[in-house]
Amino acid sequence: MTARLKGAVIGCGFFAQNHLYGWADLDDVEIVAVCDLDEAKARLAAERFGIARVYTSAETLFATEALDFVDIPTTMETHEALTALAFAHGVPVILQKPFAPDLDGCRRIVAAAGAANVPLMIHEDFRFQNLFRTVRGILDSGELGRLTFGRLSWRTGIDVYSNQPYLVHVKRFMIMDVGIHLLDLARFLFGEANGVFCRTQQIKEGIAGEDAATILLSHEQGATSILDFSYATRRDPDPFPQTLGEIEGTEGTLVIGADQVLTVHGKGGTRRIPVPQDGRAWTSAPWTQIQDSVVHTQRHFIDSLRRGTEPATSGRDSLATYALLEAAYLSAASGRLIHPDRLV
Ligand code: NAD
Ligand code: 89V
Repeated sequence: MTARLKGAVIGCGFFAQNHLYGWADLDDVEIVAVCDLDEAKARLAAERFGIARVYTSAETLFATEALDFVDIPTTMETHEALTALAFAHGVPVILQKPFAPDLDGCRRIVAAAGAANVPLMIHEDFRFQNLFRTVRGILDSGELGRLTFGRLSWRTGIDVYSNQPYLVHVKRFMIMDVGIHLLDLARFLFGEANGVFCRTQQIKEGIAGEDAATILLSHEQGATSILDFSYATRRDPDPFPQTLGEIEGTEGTLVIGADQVLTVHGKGGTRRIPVPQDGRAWTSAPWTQIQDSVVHTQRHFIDSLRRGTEPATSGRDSLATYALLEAAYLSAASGRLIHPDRLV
């Protein structure tokens, strides 16, 4: 039997609950410790998930535990210091998005991981949704031909501020929070982008940053993609947290519809592909799609560790996603088309 990898989770807040459920679903992993500055949150997580040890200091955690990996689902301003501790102890890291507050911070974290020769994966889960793994399979089959156009649309009116109150105060809000997922998806589906144009909007009053944005990307392999996303869209039913859209190629079109239904218009006619959810006991609507993807992301990290291979969304790879984010903010501020390769 494969030995179980021993891990710890640092940060037991809102989204970490999905991480903790996810790790519990992986037979070859054991979470041996949790850590949060807020002891009550760490204790609650330990009780709920039967985790042996609780820490309120990451320094003490690393000094005490022998870990095969650490999962860090804290907010981005904590990432550089926490990853530095992990690297100093030679512990591989899976780190929640957004990577860091700016591209220089991401670069420093990647350089530190490289200098310590320690694996680093960004927990970027949209590409690990069942839906997008199926889409990737269709693109790989060649059925759509050469890709020419794509649109990824993520629009909702949910009250994101009650679960994630810090979002009211952040200056770089919507592209950091959701745009980053779509930028990673655009790279995953259409390849690297060499031009970025973006317009941001602040629609809700009283928040510090943008709550809607539209990004146009030109991709090296020829496709154009449009990413549009908003937290200020009234719709009934509200599609949260689904990504909708379409992908066009020289031989066909794929429509990403609501409720995980894909429609392929190809040479042989039209067919509908309902994409199933995993049916895990702990997931619940409307979050199921994302919750499933958390487990797939974790599985990929563990498999990469075991094989000694670089994960798909490694720190190094994620610099390219982050460069698109910086390019989008630069474009929105300047009204110009930005070439992200000049930023990396
Ligand atoms: P949160 O504020 O609810 O939780 C963060 C926790 O980390 C808090 O309990 C805090 O006390 C703890 N913490 C902070 N610094 C610490 C430190 N130095 N040591 C130990 N504990 C520390 O935040 P959240 O809403 O759960 O968001 C966390 C991250 O998850 C964000 O970056 C957010 O963007 C991301 N997120 C991702 C998804 C997704 O689909 N991938 C969804 C929601 C949130
Ligand atoms: O990814 C995030 O941080 C969340 C989302 C709602 C997209 O899951 O805001």
